[in-house]
Amino acid sequence: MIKIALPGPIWLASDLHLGPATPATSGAFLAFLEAARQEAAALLLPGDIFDAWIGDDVIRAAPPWLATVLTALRDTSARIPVWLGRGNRDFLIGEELATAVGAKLLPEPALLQTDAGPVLLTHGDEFCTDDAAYQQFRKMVRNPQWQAEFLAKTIPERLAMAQQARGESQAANQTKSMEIMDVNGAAIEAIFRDSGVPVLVHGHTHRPARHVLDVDGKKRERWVLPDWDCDHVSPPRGGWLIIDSDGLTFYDLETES
Ligand code: LP5
Ligand code: MN
Repeated sequence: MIKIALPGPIWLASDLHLGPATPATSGAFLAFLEAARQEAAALLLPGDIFDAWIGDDVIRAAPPWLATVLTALRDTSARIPVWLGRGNRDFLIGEELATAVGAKLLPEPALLQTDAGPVLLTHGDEFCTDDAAYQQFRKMVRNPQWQAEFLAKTIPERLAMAQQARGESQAANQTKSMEIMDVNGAAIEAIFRDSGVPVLVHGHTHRPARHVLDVDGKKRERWVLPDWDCDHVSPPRGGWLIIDSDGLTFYDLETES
């Protein structure tokens, strides 16, 4: 497992799902980045920052909403280390994007050496093992050959496929139980057992919480990052986690703005 030494306050946020239809969420993210630049020692964004990422080549002719986000990420990485992770919407982010914004790509999972001790970080979709349809999708789209074939298509072709996939996913989610779309308990126990790391942070499920578990008689903590939506819900939804010498602390967009 790849270790990343991260002394000082670390800020983490995921599941912003930024796109052309999220101006308010993008605005909240820009304000978050400004605060992180002032107060954090490092910023980690473990997946689903974008609503549907069809390949890094989109940055070569970035639409205005994306150009603004890329500039803000570059301004941030000029001040503090920025790490980008891959989610189930943006598993195609790669080195071209990372280099363009001065960021590094997070290993999956990442073992963080923090002022609060070791912390395991990952997007979290890999733990939704009861969702066979999703795991089948994940296996397909994480396959390097599939990715190469997809990225060889034109941007309009990829956009059309992404739109169809988004529609199918939203329709499928209407029929699935909430339990199926959450993490599987055994999968969580397994990562604690295999890694020996006492604290796990992930996103994806949009069920922000701190869970305290007993795994083989040892206390383990699972922290779930909130998703952001300032465009379609009221009050706006969003938040982040800060890891520092005081431990782990959630911050909510609503109370902090
Ligand atoms: O994403 P969300 O929140 O709706 O639900 C997720 C799981 N769904 C996904 C699928 C993505 O939303 C698809 C969009 C990715 C865009 C970028 C990639 C580029 C295009 C790729 C083209 C194939 O992650 C959902 C989980 C849920 O989280 C909770 O965990 O349940 O999983 C599913 O719904 C799986 C279903 O089987 C749906 C699979 C949709 C894609 C089917 C292939 C369509 C290809 C079109 C080809 C012309
Ligand atoms: Mn996700």
